[in-house]
Amino acid sequence: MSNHQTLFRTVTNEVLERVLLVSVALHGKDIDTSGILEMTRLVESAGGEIVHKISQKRNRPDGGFFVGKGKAEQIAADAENLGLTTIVFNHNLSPGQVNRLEETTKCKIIDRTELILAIFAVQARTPQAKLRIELAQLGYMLPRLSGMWHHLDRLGAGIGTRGPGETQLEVDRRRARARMATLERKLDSLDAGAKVRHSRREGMFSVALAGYTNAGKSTLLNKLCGADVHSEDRLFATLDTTSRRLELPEGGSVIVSDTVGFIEKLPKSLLSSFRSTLDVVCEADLILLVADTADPDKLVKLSTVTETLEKIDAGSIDRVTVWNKCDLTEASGSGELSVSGITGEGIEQLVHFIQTKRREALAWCRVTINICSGDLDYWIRTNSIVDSFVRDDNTGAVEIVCGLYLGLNHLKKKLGSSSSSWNVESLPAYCEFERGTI
Ligand SMILES: Nc1nc2c(ncn2[C@@H]2O[C@H](COP(=O)(O)OP(=O)(O)OP(=O)(O)O)[C@@H](O)[C@H]2O)c(=O)[nH]1
Ligand SMILES: [Mg+2]
Repeated sequence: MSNHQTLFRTVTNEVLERVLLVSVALHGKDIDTSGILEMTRLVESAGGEIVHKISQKRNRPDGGFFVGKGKAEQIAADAENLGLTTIVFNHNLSPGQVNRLEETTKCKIIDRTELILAIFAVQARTPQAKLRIELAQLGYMLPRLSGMWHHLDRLGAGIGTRGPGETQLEVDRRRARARMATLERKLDSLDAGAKVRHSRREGMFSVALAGYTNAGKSTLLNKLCGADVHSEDRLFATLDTTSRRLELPEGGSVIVSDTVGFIEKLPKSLLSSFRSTLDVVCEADLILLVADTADPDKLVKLSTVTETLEKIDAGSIDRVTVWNKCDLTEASGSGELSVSGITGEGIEQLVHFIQTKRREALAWCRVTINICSGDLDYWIRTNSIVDSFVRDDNTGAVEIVCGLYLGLNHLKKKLGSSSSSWNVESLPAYCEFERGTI
């Protein structure tokens, strides 16, 4: 166990088993049952189980305890009666609120952010994901360190009796910052490799699967590309990006990428440390917004996803909603993309949709070549989608309308190295020119 882990409390190092859940309905709203359900699944994903729930309605959070002092005392009594030592809040709490609640309840208090960070830590498989989650946890813990020392002081957790907290606190802050800098350096060097890989694929139309956690993104990637990405009925099953090639029926291929799922109130520290993972979304030509059509909260979740896309600066990228899990519902998605990553229903239409979008993104041109060698012919067919190919029987010259994957200059360079005389005329985007009139 590394130094920082022994120093900072992390949920993952302790057994998050039986917990008490506190949920507060604020601003005159009703108790949020679907929020509580989501929280139950989050606790399960972290390896725990909710055995008791306490709800409260308040106009606004209490500054000191979030729930109010009286309620905090009731929570403490319930926890004691049930023998529970961990309390999870379906909210984000200030460091001061956590301290006061821990003091009153004598339990460990975990807020929503800390819980999500804990799940990420449990689920992290690759070295990159492990580094990113450690960075996010340190970012979260840093402003809370002084409270921690207060907490440890109180418990007399091996820190001496004469309040060594302050000096020790400074040491720990320094250590935490140094560790964060080391992690950032390590991640930078790993991400540099990813950039190289990305640039190799440059020019390929790229499709990103984005959506709420558990919507079925990984299952869809597996179905579309014959991939073998881990999918599971668990929140945040995927933490890393996986990209696979999808061969299109009309020729050529696109890159499809699956990445980490979104959730309401996704912690800021996670968004920043998983930034490079989310780059595939920001750099995509098309975002498939995967939504679970059988989920009663699908519209709320969809708006959380679009808000998160705005936050990561991916809001202006062309996107379309793909209603997944259509095998679970009766309704047919009229005119919309309705698919099942399990049965394969609607996948063909989805592939055609991607193909049309890819067509629109190609660089279209009309090229005339006086002598089209076999080599040139082959090159054009493998580097573009050929819309029409007309050969003049008398002169042998050809006129081709095609959409190039890598832009016009790519073709001009190839033609320049041939001994033919040629002319390339740029055409408007595929959707704008009428086929048959050119
Ligand atoms: N019935 C049905 N279940 C599906 C479908 N697609 C996915 N699932 C199930 O939904 C659960 C979540 O699927 P994943 O593919 O892991 O979802 P994800 O969006 O990648 O989730 P995270 O990686 O956690 O964000 C799994 O149990 C899948 O088997 C579908 O089309 N129909
Ligand atoms: Mg996944």
